[in-house]
Amino acid sequence: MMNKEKILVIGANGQIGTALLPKLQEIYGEDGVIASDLQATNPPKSVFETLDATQPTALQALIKKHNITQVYHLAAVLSAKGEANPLQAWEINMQTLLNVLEAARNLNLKKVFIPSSIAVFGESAPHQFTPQQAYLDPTTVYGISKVAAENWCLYYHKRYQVDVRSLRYPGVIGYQSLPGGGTTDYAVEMYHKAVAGENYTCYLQENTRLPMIYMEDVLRATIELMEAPADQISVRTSYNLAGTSFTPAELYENIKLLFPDFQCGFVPDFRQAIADSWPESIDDTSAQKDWGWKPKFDLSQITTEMITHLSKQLIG
Ligand code: AKB
Repeated sequence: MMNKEKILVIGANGQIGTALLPKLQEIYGEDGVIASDLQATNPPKSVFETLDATQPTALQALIKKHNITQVYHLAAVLSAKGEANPLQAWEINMQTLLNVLEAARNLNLKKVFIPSSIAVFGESAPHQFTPQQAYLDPTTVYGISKVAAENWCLYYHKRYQVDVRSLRYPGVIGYQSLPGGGTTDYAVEMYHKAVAGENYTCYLQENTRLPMIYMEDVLRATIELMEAPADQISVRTSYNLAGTSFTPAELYENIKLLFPDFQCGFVPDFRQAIADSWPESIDDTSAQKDWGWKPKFDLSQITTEMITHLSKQLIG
C-alpha cells in the first residue's frame, strides 16, 4: 500500500525540505518522491522538477505528470525576511497555499502537509506553555499568513474533505542546511560559528526564551502526523508542537562546554520585537493525546548532535 504513494515536496531545497527528502525516500523509495523548488541543486537530490508554486497551472500539471498522491508544501517567506516586503511575502505565502489546496481538491490528493509556526501567536496569547486554543494576533506578515493558512486548511477540510494536516513548528535546528529569513535562525548560526572557530554576534538579547526543536524531532513529528489515521486528527487548523525551550545565553553556555574559547556578543536588532511577541514554551497536549507526540532532544543533546555533525562536515 505504502509504495503506491507518490510524494511531491514543494520547497525541497529549504531548511526542512533538505532534511525531509531523504526520510521520505526511505519510506516511499527514491522514485516515490519528487523534489521541487525554484531551482535545482547541483547535483539534484532526487527526481527533481523546477516549480514556481505561485503558478497554479504549472503545479497541477506536475501533479498530473507524476500521479502525485500527497503534497508536502514547505515553501514560505519566513518571519524576518517577510518584514522587508510584507505584501510580497503575503502574496507568495497565500498564493502558493491556495494553489496547493485547490490542487488537492481538484485532483483528489490523498493527503497534504502545510507547516504552520509559533509565529501565529502574538502579544495576547499566554507566553508560557501557550495553549492550543489561544487568541491569535501575530505581529509579522509571516504570522498573519500562517493564521490565514490554518483557517484555509480547516475550511478545505470541512467544505471539500481535503485531508490536510499541519504543525506549528517552533524554531528548527538542524545541521543539514542553513535556515534563511527566520527569527530563530540565530541558534543554527551560533553552532556554525563555534565549529568554524569564529565568534558570533547574536541579534537577540541573551535572555530571550523561545521554543525550539531539533530536526530529527521535526521529521519524526511530521511523518507521525501524516501517518496517523485520519479519525485521530482532531485539530484541522494546526497542532501546537513542543521540542524544548532555551535562551541565547543558555545556548552559548552549552556550546562553551565543548568550545571554551568561543565568544558570543548580543546586539539586538528588529528581530528582538518579533521574538518578544512569541511564546516562551508550548503546550502540545493535543498532539500528545491524538497521535502520541513526544520530543526526544533537549538542549544538551541538540548541542552534541549539532557539533558532531557540523565538525564532520567541516572535515569533509
Ligand atoms: C522563523 O523564525 O520565522 C521560523 C519560525 C519560528 O517559523 N523559524
